[in-house]
Amino acid sequence: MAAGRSPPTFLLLGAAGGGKSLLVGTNLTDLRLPRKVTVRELGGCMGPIWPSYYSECSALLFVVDASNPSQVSSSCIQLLSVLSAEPLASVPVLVLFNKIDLPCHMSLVEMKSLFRMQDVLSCAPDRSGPAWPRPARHFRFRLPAGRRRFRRGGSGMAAGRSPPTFLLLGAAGGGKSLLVGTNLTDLRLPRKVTVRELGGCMGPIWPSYYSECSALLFVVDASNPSQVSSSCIQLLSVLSAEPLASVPVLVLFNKIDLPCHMSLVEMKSLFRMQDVLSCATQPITILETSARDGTGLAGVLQWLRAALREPS
Ligand SMILES: Nc1nc2c(ncn2[C@@H]2O[C@H](COP(=O)(O)OP(=O)(O)OP(=O)(O)O)[C@@H](O)[C@H]2O)c(=O)[nH]1
Ligand SMILES: [Mg+2]
Repeated sequence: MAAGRSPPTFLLLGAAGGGKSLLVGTNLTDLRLPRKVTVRELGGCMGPIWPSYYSECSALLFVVDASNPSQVSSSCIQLLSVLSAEPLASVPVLVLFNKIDLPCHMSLVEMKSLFRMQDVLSCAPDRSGPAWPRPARHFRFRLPAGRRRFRRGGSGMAAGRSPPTFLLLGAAGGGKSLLVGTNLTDLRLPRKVTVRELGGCMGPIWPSYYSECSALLFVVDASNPSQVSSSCIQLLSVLSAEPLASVPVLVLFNKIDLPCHMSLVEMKSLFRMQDVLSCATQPITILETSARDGTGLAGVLQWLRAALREPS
């Protein structure tokens, strides 16, 4: 919290799949703090480089999946390791036991026990500084009723009570979280829609979400030539999945605000877009975007509205 001109940074850490992106995308950006604050999510798979962000950290939010007993003990070890980092010695810490909307989630008592919370509290340095007289150490997080998203069973656009789900996929670092966090949740579509981002490092489990997918957004980093060809292969593999055979697809060449980004012509060529289009069974649209400055997002909105209208 040292005085400085840039806003204080709160780090949002935790194992992959705990719900950090969803938290950032749906809730934390809606905070009305008197002071501006940057909440920076670092993906679970980025664990090895978390420490390089510690020096700029004013407060720590650590997310634990309360519906996944097999991950709790490794999360505890991970938190202990984070807490032992010298730059974080006096920052306040908020541990979030997330996903308590799932029927299988563990109770607070079970979680505290499995997480060895007493041990964590007793070995963590005292974090109650003058600016943070009574830091909340842990509480259970529940999405507001209107924002619960993990509804299963409604298949896509098919008539059902849960809103259609649009999947947002692409390699790690392409800009999905920035898109969701800053823009897509502000959509004013006539119909409610869930845009679900699945992190690049969650690739192996993407297919388990395909059956509920009504439309697909696939983000490619247009500033990273070394990732384009693996992204192309990844997209071809996604497009070949049977449950996605007829969903509309929007490919976003993102980060076009960066001076080093490739032009649309270069990207289409490097991405072998002609081959992709000719072997795909889906209608594919391509747009250029910048999740950073908002370029192209009007086109994304237009596409989303059209996709919502289309029966699948
Ligand atoms: N300049 C610029 N940076 C961007 C843009 N989109 C995302 N970034 C940055 O790229 C980095 C990765 O963005 P994320 O949104 O976390 O990427 P992601 O696709 O969610 O990555 P995973 O969740 O790991 O799969 C972050 O530092 C973003 O701020 C963009 O359009 N322009
Ligand atoms: Mg992300």
